[in-house]
Amino acid sequence: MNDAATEQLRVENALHHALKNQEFVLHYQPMIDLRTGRIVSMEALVRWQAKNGELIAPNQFIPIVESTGLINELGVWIFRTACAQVKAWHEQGLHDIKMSINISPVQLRTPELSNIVLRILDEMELAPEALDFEITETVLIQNISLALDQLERLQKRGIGLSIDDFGTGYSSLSYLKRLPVDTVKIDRSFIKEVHRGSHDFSILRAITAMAHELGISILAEGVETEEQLDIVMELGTDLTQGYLFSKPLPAAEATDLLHLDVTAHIDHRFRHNPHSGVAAK
Ligand code: G
Ligand code: MN
Repeated sequence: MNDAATEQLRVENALHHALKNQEFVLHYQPMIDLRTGRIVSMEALVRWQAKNGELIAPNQFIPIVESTGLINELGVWIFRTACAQVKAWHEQGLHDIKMSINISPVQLRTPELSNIVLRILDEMELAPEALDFEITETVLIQNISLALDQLERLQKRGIGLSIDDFGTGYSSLSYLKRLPVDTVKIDRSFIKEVHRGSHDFSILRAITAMAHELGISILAEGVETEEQLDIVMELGTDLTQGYLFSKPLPAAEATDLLHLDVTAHIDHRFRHNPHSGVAAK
């Protein structure tokens, strides 16, 4: 075997162990409604907490997990864990908070996906409305009509649908055409270097107009600076997510954040936001 194949096998074995030994953890990153300054949802992001203490980011292992059958097993673990967390938040009085869960295109190939999801929700007595699925097309989806049928079925039951990393996928636009999408998350590559008059600025403005024309909410990913926040607010973006507000946090810290009044941190912005429904306090 060549080196690449040996390495792939080594990582695959390690991932098998990781799943058995419960080395995966979920971190949660808030999504903020720019009209109210409130956290409306938490995105569940998987991390691999290796036994040597190292925290490994998903882009380093998800492609391998996807290329093996492991993604279904890991996917179910992520789904159950995230559902249990949002249920716990609801029970702590945070009734309106939603959970956003990334669904791999590989999972969408599984014909049983929607059944599994609905069965687990039933078992856990969690309303489908508490969930939002984020779909990103990093690989071309085989059997797209099966994937779309499953998503449509889940959406009919009340699960929200978002297109993740919008603007980078193979066919983000065809999703908009074929699925009743609730939210479009603009990829952070358009936010990173945006300034007034730039190409990125025009693209953001055009995508926002298109989404609103279609009755879809728009979220700006990867907002890290006050300047970027200014711009996305000026463009009428509905929601945002990024390091300016919070990195993905371990469950305990995410819970603390939800119990705090997050508005305090960004309150001053809303006085200047022409789109804000919140009057200056
Ligand atoms: O593909 P998706 O958008 O789901 O990826 C989310 C990833 O983006 C997470 O791993 C998270 O750590 C990272 N992320 C979230 N907010 C920011 C940000 O403001 N800047 C950068 N560089 N990365 C971010
Ligand atoms: Mn996502």
